[in-house]
Amino acid sequence: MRLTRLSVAAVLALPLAVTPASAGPGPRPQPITVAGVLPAPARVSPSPERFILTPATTIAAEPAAVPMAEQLAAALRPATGFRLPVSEGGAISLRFDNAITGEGYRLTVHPDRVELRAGTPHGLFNGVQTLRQLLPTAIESDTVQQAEWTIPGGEIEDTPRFAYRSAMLDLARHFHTPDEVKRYIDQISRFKINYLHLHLTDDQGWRIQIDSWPRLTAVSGAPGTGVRGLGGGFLTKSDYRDLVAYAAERYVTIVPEVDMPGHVNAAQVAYPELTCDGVAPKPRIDIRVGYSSLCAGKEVTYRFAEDVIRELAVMTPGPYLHIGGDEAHSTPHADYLRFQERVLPLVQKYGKITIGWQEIAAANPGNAIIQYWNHEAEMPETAGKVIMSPANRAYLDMQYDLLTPGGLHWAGTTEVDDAYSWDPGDLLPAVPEGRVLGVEAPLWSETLRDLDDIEFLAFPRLVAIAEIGWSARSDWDSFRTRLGAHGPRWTRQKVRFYSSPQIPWLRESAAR
Ligand code: IFG
Repeated sequence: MRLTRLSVAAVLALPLAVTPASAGPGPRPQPITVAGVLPAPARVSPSPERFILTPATTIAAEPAAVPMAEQLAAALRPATGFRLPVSEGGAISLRFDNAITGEGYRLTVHPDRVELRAGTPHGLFNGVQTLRQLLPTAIESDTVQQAEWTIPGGEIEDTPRFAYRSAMLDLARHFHTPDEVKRYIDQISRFKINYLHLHLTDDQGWRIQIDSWPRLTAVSGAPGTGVRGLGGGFLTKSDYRDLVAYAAERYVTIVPEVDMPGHVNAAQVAYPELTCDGVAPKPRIDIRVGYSSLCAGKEVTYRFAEDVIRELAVMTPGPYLHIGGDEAHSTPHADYLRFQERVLPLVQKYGKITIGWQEIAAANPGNAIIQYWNHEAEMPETAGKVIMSPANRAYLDMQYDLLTPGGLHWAGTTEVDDAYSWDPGDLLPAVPEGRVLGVEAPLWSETLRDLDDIEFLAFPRLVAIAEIGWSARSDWDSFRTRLGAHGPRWTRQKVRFYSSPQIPWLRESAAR
């Protein structure tokens, strides 16, 4: 068990919370109904009827819906052992309905048929994730199970509140392999998260191949780079393109981040000319921040920034490029403004929309999207859209409590209810709901080593952020009941989630 940087005082100060016996796990989860889906759908009307999948069941899909029908069949075949052919006719039907817009869908379950309708393939995908949750937990097995494959009756009409619902994974402090990232994409897409922000560069490591600056990965993506020297590695361009394609099949768009002008020690180790004095700094394996800065007065800085942005834009089909901008404590403010004035336009030059951490708001960022993160700092006035990821609510690297193995607690500890009980629409008085593009749950990797560590910190709190971003209203009691009932699914999928004492039955299903 990896001890965190826990001070003895902190342990002694721990409130000896003893859960009273009466606060047992609450009522045993009931079989799921259409009201049990995560995130909570916009409108549900349960019916006592149900549909039962049998070996004779077929799936009907119009031509443009066939790929999604095949995705659904592929998800259901392993546990049922049924052929589930996709053909012209079928009790389960996926069709388009142009009265439904964007990511919306309508799912209707009758005793003799299941109808999934959407306006776009993405809407069908969202409906399929909902349908998978309505089947018994055994559907998550990858081997044939004997079960009655029931789908509860009723109707769901669903559409998201916010357009941008994102997870962020920091590959710089600790490099996570493409396979680990794909597993994370599998899990986040089940909860209709539609963006994955990859933090690809920082002081400890550079994790994305840039042809015009090859030493960035050759030196700062080498084994032995990363926090504690344990997080070495990098994404080649083909690794990156493969991840982009994998994510796109699950309607997750990759948002790459190169962090500048701060958080650049790794780049300067590889290319000392990127410092003002031309002296290469030492590689860093600690977790301090704010000590590095590009040199705003040198032309090579802007050639570097443009080359990196250009190559990143070319390999990124998605609309967004994140250029960081946070914690530039070693960049004089005037230099910061000068840097951003020359670099912000480069993102548009290469056809992308800029996202930057909230500090860029002070640099006249135009239509750049501001990512709000630091609840301890002011948020400069801007006119642009805002992504809400307040560190004391949405940072998944915050410990659940002071005993959590891994994670940090500079923004405080965050239990599931802390991650759930806030509203992006009224978090910042100066940012009305109309300017909120959406939400993001960053997972910084200073204390992570592998997928287990990612899953333990991400689940279940990521589902809270997914619901905050998707559902029109939040209801803590309803959420934690639905979340508790989801526990056995994660157990079947071998997801190493944290069995929060706040969520009834989550602990029991982990034990099972
Ligand atoms: N803040 C830093 C991150 C990371 C984080 C860990 C931002 C935007 C603390 N910047 O969050 O690099 O170190 O919780």
